[in-house]
Amino acid sequence: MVSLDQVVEDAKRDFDGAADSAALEDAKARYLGKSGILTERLKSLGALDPEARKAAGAEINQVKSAVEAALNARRQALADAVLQTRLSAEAIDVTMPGRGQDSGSLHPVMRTWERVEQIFRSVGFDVADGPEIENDWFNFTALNSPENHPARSMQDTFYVEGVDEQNKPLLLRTHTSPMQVRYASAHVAKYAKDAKDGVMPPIKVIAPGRTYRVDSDATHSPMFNQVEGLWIAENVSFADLKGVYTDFLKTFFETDAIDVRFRPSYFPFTEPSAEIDMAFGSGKLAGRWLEISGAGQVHPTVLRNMGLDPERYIGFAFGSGLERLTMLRYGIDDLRLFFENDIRFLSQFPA
Ligand code: 2U9
Repeated sequence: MVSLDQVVEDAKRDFDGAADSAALEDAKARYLGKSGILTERLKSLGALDPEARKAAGAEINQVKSAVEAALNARRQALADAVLQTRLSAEAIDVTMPGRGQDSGSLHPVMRTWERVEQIFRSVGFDVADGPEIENDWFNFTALNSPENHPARSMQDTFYVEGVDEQNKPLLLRTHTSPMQVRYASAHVAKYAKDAKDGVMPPIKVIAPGRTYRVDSDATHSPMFNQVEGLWIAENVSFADLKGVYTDFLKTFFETDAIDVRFRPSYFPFTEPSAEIDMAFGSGKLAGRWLEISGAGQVHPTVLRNMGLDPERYIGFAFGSGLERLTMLRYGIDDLRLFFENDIRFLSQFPA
């Protein structure tokens, strides 16, 4: 049988050799566990006579204390080592240089948006705002869109769950015109008496905003931005519309060398309707007619739906895509660049 001194030596060596707490607990079991060496020795005391048992018991208990002290010392050492490893793994090098702060900038389409607002405000237009989730009335019916028009189908328009107060479907607006219907209706309500008998201030408003259509390819995105203009008074004409819009194009593109032409077209909300084409006098695109906008005289039904008498008031409207204006201004040839969030593209438009 090994001496008690040797047991303490062995235990210390085993404990110090334990690489982690699991190994240490295994080693502990060999000495202090239910059938560990020291436990067995204590059990064997029963065979001794009382005098010898007392002396041997005291000795074994002393050794047991020494083994327990060695165990606790090793436990503490292992815990310290774990903590040290964690601390050095999580250490922050406060001497490292900071990441710095890059300054962001406006998305090119948003730049166009702000520019368009600024130009139209400068010639007396107000700027309307309105909901992106619209109802059937403001998006279609008020704008004289026929019941069977394809734009009303699920294939062309994103419908939203739920219905409005009239139990009519809700949808993501397919154009910005509903904002102008809301604006004009509120304007007419505000000047109700003047609109009928007196002199109502003219309506001059643009409506920029996001619009949604079920459409996605190289030249169409399910979400795109439009700006539409509306000018209603007792005495305006196509000439006023053409003047304002031509002036807008010259200011927007920063050149007077721009030709503008109107081509007959069709929209449910205007009659007559036209496509507006423009041609630059110089530059890469010089001399090429480019479709830039739609326009027309507001349909009498639409005027009536906004509470106006079409015998008295006449309105002109236009609509352009903000992405299209942006592509022409900066020479961008792929619509998808606007929606990919590629910093190599966006950083070309610094603040
Ligand atoms: C009201 C009455 C009439 C707005 C108009 C267009 C013609 C038009 C398109 C151009 C390219 C939209 O972005 S686009 O796809 N728009 O062609 N928009 S007239 O007419 C209105 C608006 C409001 C009350």
